[in-house]
Amino acid sequence: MARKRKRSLLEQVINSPAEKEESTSPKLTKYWLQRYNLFSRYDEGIEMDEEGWYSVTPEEIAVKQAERCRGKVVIDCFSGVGGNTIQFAKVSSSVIAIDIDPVKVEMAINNALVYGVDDRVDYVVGDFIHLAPSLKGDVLFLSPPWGGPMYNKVETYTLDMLQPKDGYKLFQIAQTITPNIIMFLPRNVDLAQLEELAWLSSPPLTLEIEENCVGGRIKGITAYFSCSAV
Ligand code: MGP
Ligand code: SAH
Repeated sequence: MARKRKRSLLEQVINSPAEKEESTSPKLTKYWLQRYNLFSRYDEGIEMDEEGWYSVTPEEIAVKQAERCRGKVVIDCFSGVGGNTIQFAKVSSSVIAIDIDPVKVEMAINNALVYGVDDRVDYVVGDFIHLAPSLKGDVLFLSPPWGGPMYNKVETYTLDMLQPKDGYKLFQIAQTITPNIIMFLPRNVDLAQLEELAWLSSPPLTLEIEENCVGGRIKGITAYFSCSAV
């Protein structure tokens, strides 16, 4: 099958490492330098936009998160350019990928095509908050906006800082669909608040916290909530 090969936004302004240093903001250069950690098949036509660069889950982490969803119906509620969606598509029974931004969904479809899993995903352009009452699935994956790359400027990241709704509200909405909820959160997130989410649920949920590293550096925290094992 002929594969679409477009140059990504950043590639269009980067022709050589020297030009890259001059023509891109340092914050995006940092992510571009990690491009093969984000997508091992980056050179095969992966597409990104600015938010995609700083938000995509590194592939090694997405593989681990997906392994917990083997054989399940997964709803990727904030799917972005598809870092998680691709890995869910490889191992789950089916994936519903939702993003409010149609450009992200276009990129996610392209990126799933690069990985040969595009036919295993149902894409929806829409607002997760509004779509929630109509969604059905075994596992809900939440990797919402953290408020941009400045999320780590506070010592402790509290759940009210999550977008588009605070973490308590997002969790409450998620629970109306399934108790099997996975959240990908900042490395400085308040762990006591996550425990609170689990204990305040009725019935209380079990919670497993995973610190996610790439190359020895912590990139984020994954919280696995479940009634029984996910
Ligand atoms: P980072 O801290 O901006 O980068 O994001 P890095 O390379 O760890 O910077 P360093 O200089 O501190 O070492 C780390 C990871 O967090 C990214 O690769 C994304 O997977 C994830 N991430 C970052 N942001 C801002 C978001 C976000 O808004 N939403 C989601 N879902 N993930 C994010
Ligand atoms: N896990 C993704 C990154 C998600 S970044 C990956 O690995 O690629 C968070 C995404 O949430 C952004 O793409 C943003 O467009 C989307 N988003 C923000 N508000 C939303 C909403 N109300 N409903 C659905 N998606 C939303």
